[in-house]
Amino acid sequence: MRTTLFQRAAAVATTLGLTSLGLLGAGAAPAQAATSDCPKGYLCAWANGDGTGPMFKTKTSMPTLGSWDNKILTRYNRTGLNVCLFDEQNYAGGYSWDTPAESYPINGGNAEISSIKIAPTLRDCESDPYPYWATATSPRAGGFGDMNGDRRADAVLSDEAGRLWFLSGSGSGRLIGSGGWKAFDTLTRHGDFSGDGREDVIAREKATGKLWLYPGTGSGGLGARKLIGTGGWNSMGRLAAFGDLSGDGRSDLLGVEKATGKLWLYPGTGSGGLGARKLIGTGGWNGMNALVGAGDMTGDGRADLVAREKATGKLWLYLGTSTRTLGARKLIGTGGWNSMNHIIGAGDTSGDGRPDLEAADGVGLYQYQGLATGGLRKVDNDNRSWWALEGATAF
Ligand SMILES: [Ca+2]
Ligand SMILES: [Ca+2]
Ligand SMILES: [Ca+2]
Ligand SMILES: [Ca+2]
Repeated sequence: MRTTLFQRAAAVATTLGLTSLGLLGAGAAPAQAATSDCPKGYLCAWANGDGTGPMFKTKTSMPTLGSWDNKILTRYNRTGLNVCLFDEQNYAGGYSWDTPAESYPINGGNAEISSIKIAPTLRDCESDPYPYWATATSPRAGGFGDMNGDRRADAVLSDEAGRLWFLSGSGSGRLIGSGGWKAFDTLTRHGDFSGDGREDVIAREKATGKLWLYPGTGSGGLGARKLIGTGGWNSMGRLAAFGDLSGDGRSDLLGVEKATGKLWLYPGTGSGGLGARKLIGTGGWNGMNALVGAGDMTGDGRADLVAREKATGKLWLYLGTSTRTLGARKLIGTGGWNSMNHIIGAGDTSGDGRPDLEAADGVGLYQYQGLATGGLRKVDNDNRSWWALEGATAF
């Protein structure tokens, strides 16, 4: 009767909405009593529909439930995490879930729960927390998008629970940040800011407006962070680490000023800092709802910028010029790009030496191969593992 999260990925919002209908009314006295008995940090459960009588509780996942097997009807999730309730032992069969946000007891359905998994994200209940990311080996060691130097383009994912994953291009992932990454409302990488030839990550701290540099270690991990912007960066909308536009061989950062829609270039200084900014776009950039430093997509040796137009869903390529500005734009996506919740410019993922784009729509990841003309060709690699990543950032 119950299904897996993947099968229901498209209907997550609807399902959660229905779940909330199961909350007990404010006047349900027995449930109120149960509430007071359930300690914070635990999942509590009862064998009847009103939350009275003997109480089961656990703070860890349980592959079997002993005498509580097929008994649980009412649950109260005080773990602060997702709780997945499986029909069979050892986390098998269909399941339903209670989210961390539910601050009331839940009941409903039949007594068919035989194992319980407590997990940071719903993906953890049935799958790897990170999605599948496999890239071809590029003929040259360009460095752009490759954090561990194996010539395969990498991706980094900040998940819904604030963990950071390094996706090496082999299909597997590695934890490189155990938590706290939700404190950043912008994460971007590309190019080397610290001056050691290894690609770095730049992060904006939401609460403070500070800008941090996390230097790449060269093996996919990140070293000790360095403050490169003491504050005020919340006045900027989108930020994109870009590659080298200023022409000094050092990576630069682009930012859109919220109040004016101007596009600014912040030149990397080679020691991890940022120099005096330079205006490269006089206005209108607030109309773009994604900026992606995609590398040199036109093959002229200059980094180019990809931007998605909010009003039309079009994708534009802004060409880096010899005068160290962005020149004429070229339409590379005629529409529909607003359905993509991740657009990743990770360098050459197809293995022909030219940078590509990858984009995910909530289930599938699609490769858009960069062509010699600067355009794109969509390739469906049938990778449907990008579900339940709505709260995540891939870059
Ligand atoms: Ca790599
Ligand atoms: Ca570096
Ligand atoms: Ca170019
Ligand atoms: Ca390519």
